[in-house]
Amino acid sequence: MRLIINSGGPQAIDEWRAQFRVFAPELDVAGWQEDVDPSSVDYALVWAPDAGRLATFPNLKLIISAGAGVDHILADPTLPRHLPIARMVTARTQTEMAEFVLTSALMITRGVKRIVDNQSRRHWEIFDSLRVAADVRVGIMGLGHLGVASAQLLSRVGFPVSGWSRGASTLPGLPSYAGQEQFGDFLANTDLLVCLLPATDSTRGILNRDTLSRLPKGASLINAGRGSHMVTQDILDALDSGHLDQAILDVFEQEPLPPESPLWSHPGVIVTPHCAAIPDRKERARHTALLIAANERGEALPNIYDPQRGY
Ligand code: NDP
Ligand code: OXD
Repeated sequence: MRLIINSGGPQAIDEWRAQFRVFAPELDVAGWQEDVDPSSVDYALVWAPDAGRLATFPNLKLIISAGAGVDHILADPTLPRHLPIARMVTARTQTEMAEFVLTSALMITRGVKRIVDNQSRRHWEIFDSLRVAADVRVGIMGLGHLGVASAQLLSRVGFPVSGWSRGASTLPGLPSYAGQEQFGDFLANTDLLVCLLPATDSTRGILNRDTLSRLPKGASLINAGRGSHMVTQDILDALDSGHLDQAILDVFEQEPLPPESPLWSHPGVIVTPHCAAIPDRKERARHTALLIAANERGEALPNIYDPQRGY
């Protein structure tokens, strides 16, 4: 059985092979650049495969995304649409994301960016009043695997948390809002907006002027969903007008974020390099091996992309 891998580049293939020797020694692991017989490929573990290549594997059974999102795979216009795509969501992905959101929320709450900027100017500034977690109502857009894990961790630390999703959600202790009808109420009760939505047609550009204007003045933003969620100029305008206080942004329409982007130097913005949740190769190989084994047994797989929903 052959698995072809397009994740981490040619320099990562030795490590992938070493990991799969542990978790699935029966697999023949090939690098994306290697010249393999296309008909020998059963499985593909990919992040952003070059367009057209997946369609050349006539016996492919399953596409496994190297990440939780599948937008980089769907971007291929010749993608074999009949094949299932498994999203890489592991317990480790959830922990990493939850800790990223918690860290970011605490940094925003305590104004850490301003303190660090002051230090670079040797400027001693005492803030008038300090906020603690209980003072900051966090609203999470997207109550999926990552949104819920983040909500639970934030709640444990004392942040009042609510969530917003497409359908109604009934998680104990987590007030939630659903759909466009309740979006305005959700935003009006949010001091720190966290975006953990998937990239779909209906979430494109959702972090725009109108959305931001419905937050209370002085609210802040964390985006660890996708760059396509942001209308960057609208975020910059909201920061410049003071309506938005701070933003921590992990994902961008163009990655790496180009050096000329005004986000790099804006005093209200922290840029992180799409690093919120990246499980290591050991974790991803372990998860991939479980998926392949389950698929070979004919079992239903978890977290399969649903083309009807778009995520
Ligand atoms: P899930 O599919 O588990 O959850 C998605 C959530 O978004 C669901 O609650 C869903 O609603 C909600 N949703 C989808 N469309 C809409 C909409 N139009 N309006 C309102 N709510 C909507 O996804 P995950 O939690 O696993 O992952 C979320 C995203 O996080 C990924 O797609 C990826 O883009 C991003 N990500 C970023 C990483 C990083 O390092 N920055 C790492 C990993 C993922 P419902 O519950 O009703 O279905
Ligand atoms: C993912 C990501 O989708 O890293 O896993 O963004």
